[in-house]
Amino acid sequence: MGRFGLSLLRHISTLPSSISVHRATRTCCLHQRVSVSCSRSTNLSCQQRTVSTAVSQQELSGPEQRLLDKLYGGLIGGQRASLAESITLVETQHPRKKELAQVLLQRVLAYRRQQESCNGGKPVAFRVGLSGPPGAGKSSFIEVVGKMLTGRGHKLAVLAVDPSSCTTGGSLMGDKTRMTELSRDMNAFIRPSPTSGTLGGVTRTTNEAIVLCEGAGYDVVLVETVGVGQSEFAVADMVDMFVLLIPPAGGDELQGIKRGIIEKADLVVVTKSDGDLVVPARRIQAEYTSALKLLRKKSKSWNPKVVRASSHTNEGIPEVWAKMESYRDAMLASGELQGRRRAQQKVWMWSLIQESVLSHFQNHPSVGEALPHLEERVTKGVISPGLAADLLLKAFSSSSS
Ligand SMILES: Nc1nc2c(ncn2[C@@H]2O[C@H](COP(=O)(O)OP(=O)(O)OP(=O)(O)O)[C@@H](O)[C@H]2O)c(=O)[nH]1
Ligand SMILES: [Mg+2]
Repeated sequence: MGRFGLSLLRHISTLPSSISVHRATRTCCLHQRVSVSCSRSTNLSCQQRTVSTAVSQQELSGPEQRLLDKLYGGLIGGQRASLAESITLVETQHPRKKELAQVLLQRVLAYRRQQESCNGGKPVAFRVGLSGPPGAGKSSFIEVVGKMLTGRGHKLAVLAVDPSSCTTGGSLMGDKTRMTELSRDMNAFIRPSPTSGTLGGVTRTTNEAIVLCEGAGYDVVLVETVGVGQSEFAVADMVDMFVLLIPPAGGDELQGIKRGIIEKADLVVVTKSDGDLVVPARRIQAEYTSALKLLRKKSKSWNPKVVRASSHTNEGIPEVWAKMESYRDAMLASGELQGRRRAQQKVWMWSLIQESVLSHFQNHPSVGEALPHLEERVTKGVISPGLAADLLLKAFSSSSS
């Protein structure tokens, strides 16, 4: 972390007063789409309580300050271009821009806390993770559910975590071909996965992009991932509800679905339940219903359910959303949803620390020097893995201190 980064931590200062009143009369209780409208005065008093997080103004150059003010003002004003530009800023690898992204995020977090306090302490957006094997019908499902939601007055953001993009440079939803209507909808914001970086890096930026989308007034945030690698576990840990989409396919295609991920599902949707596929869809529904009964209960206020839907005929789609809403209401009422979010923040902090410490360790010159030799001795059984680890850690800590 550079000088600026350290001073970001040191300086607990205030936000410029010129920002954050853009949406003074905006409805706070976004996802419930009712009630608490923040009056200008409430907004300002909330603001005064929550502004103590951003960097000191002296740390920013004039152009940087103007850039951040422009992005923040545009973002909380709901401008899609500012949201897109802000996400690009959090995705950057450039050290200085990374620091600026953190300043922006602190401002948006302060704004979100203000919105939440206007909303009785409840989250202002509903985060849903969607996963399923390749070809399960995820994009088609998002298109129809998304259109239904924007038609009901919601603002929907769709983000992607794509493990393949980390290695191949491809990007989930890159072509948006199955979301043609949604991608033209002014109340929907679709963001493909970044096309570079490690899974850890991509998931970090997705987490941060969620915060930015919420700041921009998106009250439903869908995070899509394809069911390969570890990305679905990462997504399950960043959302309020995790939905698994399963096609009505034969055993082979379902083999790829990891057992562990079924345990993470709050809702299983058997897709393509139309025409000839209704019969296999019913069978899969019954199989998964029994399988879920055998799993350990992970929530005291919700039992995972298995439903069927078709994105082609629309059958079951409103019911799927109704189930998602009942889940959210039950989890909010019991406080579990808020608790889950708090726990997720801690998990993410530690996973970022782990990733960063590990990379620091692996890139350390003394470790790099000793590693090939020690690895060889361990694989030949000359020394124990424990001794090799001790020696490497010693090399690391003695030259780090
Ligand atoms: N019969 C039927 N076919 C569907 C339905 N939904 C999707 N499909 C078909 O299934 C195929 C895959 O659909 P996608 O929506 O692209 O699936 P996906 O899970 O996003 O696929 P990947 O992004 O490649 O992992 C397409 O040929 C769709 O037309 C449905 O409700 N009924
Ligand atoms: Mg897709």
